[in-house]
Amino acid sequence: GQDTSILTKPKAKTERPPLYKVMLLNDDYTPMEFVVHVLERFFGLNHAQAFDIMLTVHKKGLAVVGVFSFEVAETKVAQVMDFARRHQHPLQCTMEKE
Ligand code: NFA
Repeated sequence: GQDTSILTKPKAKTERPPLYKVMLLNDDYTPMEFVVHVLERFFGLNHAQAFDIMLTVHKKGLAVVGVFSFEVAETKVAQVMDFARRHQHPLQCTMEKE
Protein backbone atom coordinates (compact mmCIF):
# COMPACT_ATOMS: atom_id res chain seq x y z
CA GLY A 1 0.00 0.00 0.00
CA GLN A 2 0.96 3.66 0.29
CA ASP A 3 2.58 2.91 3.68
CA THR A 4 5.50 0.72 2.63
CA SER A 5 6.85 0.49 6.18
CA ILE A 6 3.99 -1.82 7.21
CA LEU A 7 5.34 -4.43 4.78
CA THR A 8 8.78 -4.47 6.31
CA LYS A 9 7.88 -3.76 9.94
CA PRO A 10 4.44 -5.21 10.62
CA LYS A 11 4.99 -6.07 14.26
CA ALA A 12 3.87 -3.40 16.70
CA LYS A 13 4.60 -5.45 19.79
CA THR A 14 3.85 -4.22 23.28
CA GLU A 15 7.40 -4.13 24.64
CA ARG A 16 7.98 -4.14 28.35
CA PRO A 17 10.99 -2.34 29.73
CA PRO A 18 13.92 -4.61 30.65
CA LEU A 19 14.17 -5.80 34.26
CA TYR A 20 17.31 -5.97 36.35
CA LYS A 21 18.23 -8.46 39.05
CA VAL A 22 19.81 -6.89 42.12
CA MET A 23 22.25 -9.25 43.82
CA LEU A 24 24.14 -9.34 47.09
CA LEU A 25 27.59 -10.97 47.19
CA ASN A 26 29.11 -12.89 50.07
CA ASP A 27 32.32 -11.83 51.81
CA ASP A 28 34.16 -13.01 54.94
CA TYR A 29 33.79 -9.82 57.03
CA THR A 30 30.34 -8.21 56.84
CA PRO A 31 28.36 -9.28 59.93
CA MET A 32 25.31 -11.43 59.25
CA GLU A 33 23.09 -9.05 61.27
CA PHE A 34 24.19 -6.13 59.10
CA VAL A 35 23.17 -7.98 55.92
CA VAL A 36 19.80 -8.85 57.46
CA HIS A 37 19.32 -5.17 58.36
CA VAL A 38 20.18 -4.08 54.79
CA LEU A 39 17.63 -6.50 53.34
CA GLU A 40 14.92 -5.26 55.72
CA ARG A 41 15.74 -1.58 55.24
CA PHE A 42 16.26 -1.33 51.48
CA PHE A 43 14.27 -4.25 50.11
CA GLY A 44 11.23 -4.21 52.40
CA LEU A 45 11.67 -7.81 53.51
CA ASN A 46 10.45 -9.08 56.86
CA HIS A 47 13.01 -10.49 59.29
CA ALA A 48 12.46 -14.15 58.32
CA GLN A 49 12.73 -13.43 54.56
CA ALA A 50 15.81 -11.26 55.14
CA PHE A 51 17.48 -13.94 57.27
CA ASP A 52 16.79 -16.62 54.62
CA ILE A 53 18.28 -14.55 51.80
CA MET A 54 21.29 -13.59 53.93
CA LEU A 55 21.94 -17.30 54.60
CA THR A 56 21.62 -18.10 50.87
CA VAL A 57 24.22 -15.43 50.04
CA HIS A 58 26.48 -16.74 52.85
CA LYS A 59 26.24 -20.36 51.66
CA LYS A 60 26.07 -19.97 47.85
CA GLY A 61 28.17 -16.84 47.34
CA LEU A 62 25.39 -14.64 46.00
CA ALA A 63 21.62 -14.36 45.69
CA VAL A 64 19.09 -12.26 43.81
CA VAL A 65 17.37 -10.03 46.32
CA GLY A 66 14.89 -8.43 43.93
CA VAL A 67 14.02 -7.61 40.31
CA PHE A 68 13.38 -3.98 39.35
CA SER A 69 13.35 -1.41 36.56
CA PHE A 70 16.78 0.02 35.69
CA GLU A 71 16.20 3.20 37.67
CA VAL A 72 14.97 1.46 40.83
CA ALA A 73 17.73 -1.20 40.64
CA GLU A 74 20.39 1.50 40.24
CA THR A 75 19.03 3.35 43.28
CA LYS A 76 18.97 0.18 45.45
CA VAL A 77 22.57 -0.68 44.50
CA ALA A 78 23.75 2.86 45.28
CA GLN A 79 21.88 2.93 48.63
CA VAL A 80 23.29 -0.44 49.74
CA MET A 81 26.85 0.37 48.60
CA ASP A 82 26.77 3.74 50.36
CA PHE A 83 25.30 2.29 53.57
CA ALA A 84 27.92 -0.51 53.63
CA ARG A 85 30.76 1.97 52.97
CA ARG A 86 29.55 4.31 55.75
CA HIS A 87 29.61 1.35 58.17
CA GLN A 88 33.00 0.21 56.83
CA HIS A 89 31.76 -3.18 55.69
CA PRO A 90 32.93 -4.65 52.36
CA LEU A 91 29.43 -5.83 51.36
CA GLN A 92 28.93 -5.70 47.57
CA CYS A 93 25.64 -5.17 45.75
CA THR A 94 25.40 -5.44 41.96
CA MET A 95 22.79 -5.45 39.22
CA GLU A 96 22.44 -7.46 36.01
CA LYS A 97 19.95 -7.33 33.15
CA GLU A 98 17.51 -10.27 33.43
N1 NFA B 1 29.87 -14.33 55.26
C1 NFA B 1 29.55 -13.32 56.25
C2 NFA B 1 29.95 -13.81 57.63
O1 NFA B 1 30.21 -14.98 57.83
C3 NFA B 1 28.06 -12.97 56.24
C4 NFA B 1 27.57 -12.42 54.95
C5 NFA B 1 26.38 -12.89 54.40
C6 NFA B 1 28.28 -11.42 54.29
C7 NFA B 1 25.89 -12.39 53.22
C8 NFA B 1 27.80 -10.91 53.08
C9 NFA B 1 26.61 -11.39 52.55
N2 NFA B 1 30.01 -12.90 58.60
